[in-house]
Amino acid sequence: MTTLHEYLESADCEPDLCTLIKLIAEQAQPIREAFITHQAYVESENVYGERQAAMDTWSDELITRVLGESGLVRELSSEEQDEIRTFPRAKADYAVVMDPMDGSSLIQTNLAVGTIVGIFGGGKVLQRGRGLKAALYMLYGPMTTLTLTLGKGVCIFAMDHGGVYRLLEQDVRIPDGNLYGTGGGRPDWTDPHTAFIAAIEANGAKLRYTGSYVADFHQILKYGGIYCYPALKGKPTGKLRLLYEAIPIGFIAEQAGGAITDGSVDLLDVEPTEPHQRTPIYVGSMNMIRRAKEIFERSRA
Ligand code: AFP
Repeated sequence: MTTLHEYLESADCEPDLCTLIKLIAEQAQPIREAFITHQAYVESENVYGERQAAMDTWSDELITRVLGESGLVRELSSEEQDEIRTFPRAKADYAVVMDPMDGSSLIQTNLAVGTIVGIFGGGKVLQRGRGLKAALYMLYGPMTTLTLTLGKGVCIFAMDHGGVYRLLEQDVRIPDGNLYGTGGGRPDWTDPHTAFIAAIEANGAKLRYTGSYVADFHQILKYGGIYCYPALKGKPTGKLRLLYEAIPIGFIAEQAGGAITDGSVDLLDVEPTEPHQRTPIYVGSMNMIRRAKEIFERSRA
């Protein structure tokens, strides 16, 4: 089976970008080994006022250190850090956005969690998602998988017992599907979101939601359907973050024939104005995204 190194060499990927992707992907092993000793919460809170799990800070510090030392990253913005990090002595100008441990509140329940990363060129993190050079996520489940796009389709690798990523699937396409996951409590849903969920349920949609965006999205990537974290009553921008969660996953979704929207616009076309801005997210199969946009359009009429 093709290894990640072999795939990157054959994919005509910029050498420094290849090195950066391999460096990030390799952190899955130490991260996986750290789960058993870093299950608790730490005293600190992140910029959103959310309690930080030990693995939030541990994985953030690991990846930030490795990327800072690589000399390949000019700017890095992390969900777990208040400020954008700059590395002025970098010899390359990649800019990395990341959620180092998405779903961290689930680690002690042994549900799948993951690391989400977007890589821009041009040395700046505040860019539209459509400008990404690469997007990837490592998913720590029964397998350790790496889902990756270089902007030329989506591949899925699994790590073998020797720590080598082996190609499971390439040119991955999101099928039209009927699974849906949605955040927020039903009493807090807005009318358009309530109407959308009612419409897809009437069409046979089945609920699958773990509380781990990256895991729930991966299921949508494989089986088809939609993941939603909508605007809620009193929370018009929802919970998830544009830069660290919407943009990298949305880029992968689009490369697999799906899409990402806030119900109205394509989130890959939104210009981030500040690193921690939140956005409502609908991401998944084109059939579901079209349905969501129709219902939101009708609600604005
Ligand atoms: P944690 O990283 O704090 O576990 O939050 C996970 C998350 O950002 C995303 O991965 C989930 O889909 C969403 O929050 C779950 O939020 P709810 O607990 O409100 O459903």
